[in-house]
Parts: sequence; structure tokens; C-alpha cells
Amino acid sequence: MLEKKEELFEAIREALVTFDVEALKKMVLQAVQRGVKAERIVDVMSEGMERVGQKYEAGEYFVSELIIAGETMKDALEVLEPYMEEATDGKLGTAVVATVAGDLHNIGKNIFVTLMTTAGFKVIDLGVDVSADKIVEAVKEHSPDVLGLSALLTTNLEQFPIIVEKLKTEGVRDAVKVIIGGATVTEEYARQAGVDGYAKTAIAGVNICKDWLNEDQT
Ligand code: B12
Repeated sequence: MLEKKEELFEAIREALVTFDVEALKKMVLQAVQRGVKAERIVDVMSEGMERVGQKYEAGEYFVSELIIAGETMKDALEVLEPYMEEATDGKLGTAVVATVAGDLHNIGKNIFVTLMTTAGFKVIDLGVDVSADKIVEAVKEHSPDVLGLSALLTTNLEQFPIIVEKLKTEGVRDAVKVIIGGATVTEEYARQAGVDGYAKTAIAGVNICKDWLNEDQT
């Protein structure tokens, strides 16, 4: 048993880098038992994924390793999911969420969906690689309070301003708050893209969405 929390966190990051799924699952549960919040554990695992990304960039890892890392994180998140659940009924508001066209990364998007649901939002998850047309159609159909968009590839960030423009053309831009996230998105980029919000982590994003709804009610 690792004594200090930071030692445990470091072992969690490294278990992701080495794809040691069994050890990872055990340590995730250990962290929960020590009273670490599920959201904090997600952050620690995300830091491990960043290291995987760095190894890919350095030519040490290839796409096959990205795939295994993705599976490893997915398995560990399944263990964690029950601890994220608070009793909720989708009354806080509605959110449509998608990963943009051309992008298949879904782990971060799924975390945002889970946390939004546990926070009390009804979430319509459109999945990955979703075209701007489909996203705008869903906004028109469901009239959500929030549109959450995820992208991890720099080549696909251009989808955000395209979606914002389409929302305007279809007359629904002012009816929905748009928030974006994903490893390669920055605050500066969000400003240029014309969206309402950006968050580095899913939990920060959820808090922004909650604030928006509270503002509406006051
Ligand atoms: C796992 C992974 C994959 C897996 C994805 C599996 C899956 N089911 O998602 C697979 C193997 C499919 C993959 C493929 C590719 N990948 Co990849 N991948 C990664 C990796 C290692 C981790 C991503 C991840 O899941 N992180 C963990 C999650 C939890 O983090 P996250 O997604 O950022 O989400 C957090 C926040 O960003 C935020 N968030 C996310 N979305 C949203 C949305 C909202 C609204 C909010 C508020 C917050 C929010 O909340 C989350 C938790 O806090 C990253 C490295 C990295 N640094 O991210 C590369 C990375 C993203 N991939 C990269 C590349 C290049 C590719 C490929 C092009 C490789 C190739 N040559 O084929 C393909 C592209 C496929 C495609 N068309 O999408 C590059 C992108 C570089 C760039 N600047 O564009 C990265 C950065 C690796 C690198 N350093 O080079 N990849």
C-alpha cells in the first residue's frame, strides 16, 4: 500500500503509461477509499494520458499504444463511475454534447457527459465525429441550455467557428450557451472561435454550465 497520496497518484499516472490495467483499477479504488474525490482521480489519470501523448510525440509510442492507453483509461473509468453518481433527475437543464467532425477521441467527452449527468443535466450525447449540420439540427430539435463540444486534434478546431456560424444562420445562436474543451483547446482559441466558454477540465466545464443556469434564474 502506497503511503502518501502523491505517491499513489504518481503510481496511477505510471500505470496508465505502462497500460497496467489491473494495478490501475486497484489503485483507483484505493484512492476512493482514502476519500479522494472521483473528479480528482480523473484529473490524475488525464495527466497520465498526457504522458502517453508526449511519448507518442517523441516517437517512443505509436498509434497502437494510444489505442491501448485509451482502453486502459476506459476500464479504469468504469470502476470509478459508481462513485461519481449523485441522485439526479435531469432537472437542472439540458445539454447536447458531441465530439466534432473528423475527431474520434471520446474519453474526455464521455467524462464531461458523465459529470454533467451527475450534476443534474439531461444530456443528449451525439457521439464522435459529428458534423456541424447534425449538431445544429440537434440544437434545433432539443433546444438545450448548453452545447458542449469536444475536439483533440488541432486540425479539427476549425469546426468550432463553423458550428457557431451555422447556429447563427439557423437563428438559434442566442438560445444556447456553447462551451468547448479538449486537450488542444486554449482559452485564446475559444475567444477567437466565438463560443461562450472554455474549460481545461470537464469538472471546471460543468461548474461553468451550472453558473450559467444560476445566472438565468436570478
Ligand atoms: C487516447 C488517444 C487516442 C485514442 C483515442 C481513444 C478514444 N476512445 O478516445 C486513439 C488511438 C483513437 C487516437 C487516435 C488519434 N490520435 Co490521439 N491521443 C490520445 C491521447 C494519448 C489521450 C487522449 C485522452 O483520452 N486523454 C484523456 C482525456 C480525459 O483527456 P481529454 O480528452 O483532453 O479530456 C479532458 C479535458 O480536455 C476536458 N474535455 C474534453 N472534452 C471536453 C468538452 C467540454 C465541453 C469540456 C468543458 C471539457 C472537455 O475534460 C477531460 C477531463 O478533464 C492524446 C494525448 C493527450 N495529450 O491528450 C492523443 C492525441 C490527442 N492524439 C493525437 C493524434 C495525432 C491522433 C491521431 C491523428 C494519430 C494517427 N496518426 O492516427 C489519431 C486521430 C484519430 C481521429 N480521427 O480522431 C495528438 C493530437 C495532436 C494535435 N495537436 O492535433 C495527441 C495530442 C497526441 C500527441 N501528443 O501527439 N488517439
